[in-house]
Amino acid sequence: MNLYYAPAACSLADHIALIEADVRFKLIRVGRDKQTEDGRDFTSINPKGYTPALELDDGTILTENLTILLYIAETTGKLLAKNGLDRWRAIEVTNFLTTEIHKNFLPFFNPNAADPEKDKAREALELRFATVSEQLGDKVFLVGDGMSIADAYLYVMLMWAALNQIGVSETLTAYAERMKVAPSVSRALVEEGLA
Ligand SMILES: N[C@@H](CCC(=O)N[C@@H](CS)C(=O)NCC(=O)O)C(=O)O
Repeated sequence: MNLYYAPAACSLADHIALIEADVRFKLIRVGRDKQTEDGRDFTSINPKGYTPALELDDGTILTENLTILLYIAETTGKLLAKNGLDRWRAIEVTNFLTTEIHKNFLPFFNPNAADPEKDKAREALELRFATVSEQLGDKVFLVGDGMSIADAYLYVMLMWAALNQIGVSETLTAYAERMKVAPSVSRALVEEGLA
């Protein structure tokens, strides 16, 4: 299995999940020029042109972060409750992270975005992170007793928040510090050259 990734991009969530679920995989870095580190045109692998993309052993390509995270969880039986409300809460919050939080970071990655656009996005992000913080409360993980796909994604969003001076609660800051030293997260950070 190959994970096409860019360092510190949202693909870091899949990277963490693959390690946490004990999957054997190879990392293939994709540059800003859409060339893979082994010299291929990434758009011929994922015509959408963005990471993450997961290449299964039979060559099938899966895209979209939520889908890849669910695929890892379903095929390994890890990182997602098999039934009950925790399963739906984990999917619910992961979808919230991708549609309501991830997307609001776009102005911070756009060198042409004007300050008012960034201010609006910052306000939206701070509101949404507050919602997630309430959901976390005094728990160790977002949903249930162990790390789920939602935690892998939330860690990356909090890393972006810190890099872009987005205000988050002390609860979320402490959570990010704990996650950072989890074995799967610290290994992923080292493998992406971020440690
Ligand atoms: N809808 C996609 C969005 C993925 C995405 O935003 N990827 C970013 C990195 S976090 C990317 O590769 N951007 C480069 C580009 O779009 O050219 C998903 O949920 O997986």
